[in-house]
Amino acid sequence: MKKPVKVAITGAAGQIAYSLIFRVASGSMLGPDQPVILQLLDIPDAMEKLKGTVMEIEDCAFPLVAGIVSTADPMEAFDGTDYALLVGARPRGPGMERKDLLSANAAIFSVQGKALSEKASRDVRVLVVGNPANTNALIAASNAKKLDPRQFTAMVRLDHNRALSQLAAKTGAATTDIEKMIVWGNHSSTQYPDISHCTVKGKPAKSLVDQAWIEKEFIPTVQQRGAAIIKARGLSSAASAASAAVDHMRDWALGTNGKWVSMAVPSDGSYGIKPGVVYGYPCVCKNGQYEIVQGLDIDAFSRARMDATDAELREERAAIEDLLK
Ligand code: NAX
Repeated sequence: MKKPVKVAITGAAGQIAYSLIFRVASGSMLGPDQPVILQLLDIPDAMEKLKGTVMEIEDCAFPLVAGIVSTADPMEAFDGTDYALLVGARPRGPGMERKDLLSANAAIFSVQGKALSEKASRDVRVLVVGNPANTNALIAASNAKKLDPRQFTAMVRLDHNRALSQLAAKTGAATTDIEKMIVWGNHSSTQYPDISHCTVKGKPAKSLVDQAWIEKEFIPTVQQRGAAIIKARGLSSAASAASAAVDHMRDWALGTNGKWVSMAVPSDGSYGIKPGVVYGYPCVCKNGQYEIVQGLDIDAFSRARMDATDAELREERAAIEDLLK
C-alpha cells in the first residue's frame, strides 16, 4: 500500500460533498491502492451536520480511509493537503445582486487561498467547484502567493460530461466513442460547448449532426442543464457534480493518456484569451501536469462564443479586482 495522501474537501456538510466524499474514500479518484486522509471543512454552523457525515464515513469502514479531520478552520483543513476540492461557497440569497454574490465568495476564497499558501503541500492541486467557480479560483490563486497559479483550476468537467452525453444520445454512440470535446470559458450560461474538433467513432461529429441542432439544441441544452436539473429535482446537481470533480482530479493526477478533457485554468494567451482569468480549455494531462491543447483552428462561429464567455469572466474579475492583490 502507498503512503496516505491528504485530500481536503470544503463544503463538507453540503450535498455535493455528500456524494464526493464517499467516491474519494472508495478510491474512485486516486485509485484502489491509494489511502487517503480526509480533511473536511465547513462553517461553524454546519459542524453538527458534518458530524453526521463523518459517522457515515466511519460506518462504511472504507479500507482506504487512513484518517478523518473535520474542522471549521481552513488552516487546519489545508495542513499538508495534497489535493484540495473547494466545493463550499455562499449561495445567492434573497435580494442578493450578482456583485454581492461575487464579493461574498471572494471573501471566502481569498481566506482559503491564503490558508492553502501557508499550509498545503507545495505540490497541492486545487479544484474549485463552488460558484462562481472560475472567478473563485482566480481569487484563491491570487491570494496564494507561495504557490504557482497553475496549481489552481476550476471545474467545467460537468459541462464537458453533459456535452458528451448529449452528443452520444444524438448520434447513437457511447460517450467513450467520442473524442476531443471542448468546453471553453466560464462555468455559466455563457460557456461554449464546442464539437468542431470532436470525433465519434473516428468520424467528424460535424458530419453526423447539422448546424441547426448544434445551435438550437446542443449548445442551449448543455448551457442550461443545471437549471433543468433544479427544475426537475428541486435541488441543484449534486451526484453528477461530484462525479465530474472526481474525473477532473483523477485525470489531472493520473493522466489522460493523450485524451482531451476540459479544465478551467489560468489563461496564458492561448487562443487569444489574455492572461487574467481562469478559462475553460481543452487540456491533456501527463505526469501530474496539464497542458492546454495548442494549434486548433477556430472558426468565426467559435470565436464569437469564446470571446463572449471571456468578456463575462472579465466583468466578474472587475467586480472583485480589489481582492486580487
Ligand atoms: P450546499 O449548499 O448543499 O453545500 C454547500 C456547503 O458549503 C454548506 O455545507 C455550507 O455550509 C458550506 N460552506 C459555505 N461557506 C463555506 C466556507 N467558507 N468554508 C467551508 N464551507 C462553506 O451546496 P452544494 O449543492 O453542495 O453546491 C456547492 C457549490 O457547488 C455551490 O456553489 C454550487 O453553485 C456549486 N456547483 C458547481 C458546479 C460546477 O460545475 N462548477 C456544478 C454543481 C454546483 O452547482
